[in-house]
Amino acid sequence: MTNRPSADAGREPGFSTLAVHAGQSPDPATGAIMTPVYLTSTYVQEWPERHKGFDYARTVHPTRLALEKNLAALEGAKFGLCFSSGMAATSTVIEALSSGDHVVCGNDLYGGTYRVFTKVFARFGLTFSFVDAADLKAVEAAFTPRTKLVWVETPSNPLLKISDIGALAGLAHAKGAKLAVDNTFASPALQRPLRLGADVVVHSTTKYLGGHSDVVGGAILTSDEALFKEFKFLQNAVGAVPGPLDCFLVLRGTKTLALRVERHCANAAVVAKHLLAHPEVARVHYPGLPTHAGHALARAQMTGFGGMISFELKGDIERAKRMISSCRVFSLAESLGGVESLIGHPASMTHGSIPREERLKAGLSDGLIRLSVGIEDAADLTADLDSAIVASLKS
Ligand code: P1T
Repeated sequence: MTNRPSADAGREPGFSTLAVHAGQSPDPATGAIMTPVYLTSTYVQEWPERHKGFDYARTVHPTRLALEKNLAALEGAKFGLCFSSGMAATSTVIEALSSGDHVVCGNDLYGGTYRVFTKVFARFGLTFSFVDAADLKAVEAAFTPRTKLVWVETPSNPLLKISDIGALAGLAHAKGAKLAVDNTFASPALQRPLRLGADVVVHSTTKYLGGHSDVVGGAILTSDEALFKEFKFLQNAVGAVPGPLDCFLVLRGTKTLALRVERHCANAAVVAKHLLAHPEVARVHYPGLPTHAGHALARAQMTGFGGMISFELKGDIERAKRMISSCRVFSLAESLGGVESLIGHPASMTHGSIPREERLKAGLSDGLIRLSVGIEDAADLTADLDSAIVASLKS
């Protein structure tokens, strides 16, 4: 964990202890308790190839290394690699494939992930099938002899679908493929996919890990050494690395991850129940509700249901737009996982790059509203939604 002696060296530290300490030691030069933001692009060598383990900052960087170790510890991974965005981390996993390879993907994914798969990597001869990842038979039927990877989000963005990580891993492995899970919505505070059998975890650290909407970043975590070596090679070869200040901000974020996520979950449970009982609400998607199709599975593979909710109002899309523009505590914005509550319209915002027919086929309706429930007082959040719903009735 750190270089400091531990009272009981054999004991496995808990999640919150790892979050505060893993990957970090007091600065050897000064004893500074916080990992310094090393603003350097290169390091002085005594002799060619004789140095302190650091040669060039795209290849290796001390602030980034601390974050990589911290995130690896939180996901229970042997290896961690950080990137300049969640999309850069996602792209690196796909860059490890070759032309002709096939990927089976969940059909409810962040719009940017769908876009990079279908509009960028498809150009290089990779093929992607999008199926309901909660339906194991559909996933199995999508395999081809060229399938090398299964890619899912669980809970998924924005419909909060839950897929069975252990079963998907079993299926992928039986067919010689790997399973990658984008764990951005759950965060390792609620779900550790590697322990359930996944081979690779991807994060947009922009979200719960950073936690304060002040940084964009991404990460890959794995315990598979061969995969790690390939991703590490790509991190250096392609070069989509985060800057040192960004790494510092995410490191600061993870220290409070467990606390924040607890509050996100508690507030989201209140908001989801409130919406479910609201006469103007047609449908609520939240894995913590017993009415959710993936509730039992979420209970089994997660330790909490998270801070993300999506729902549909009665009435048309214009009413939905009036409602989301009338909130005062929820801000109308893309992104999620920060301390402040956000509200969004996936069809025109985060998932605008998915063709309408594809969206509708996957169940993402034109009027769907997405909430990232923050850590404010729950009563202020429900009151804000109520008054925005009232305001949306007046056209
Ligand atoms: O924005 P970036 O750090 O590049 O992360 C991309 C990404 C990857 N995976 C998931 C599940 C995501 O939700 C995202 C980014 N999502 C949003 C910006 C959003 O509002 O949904």
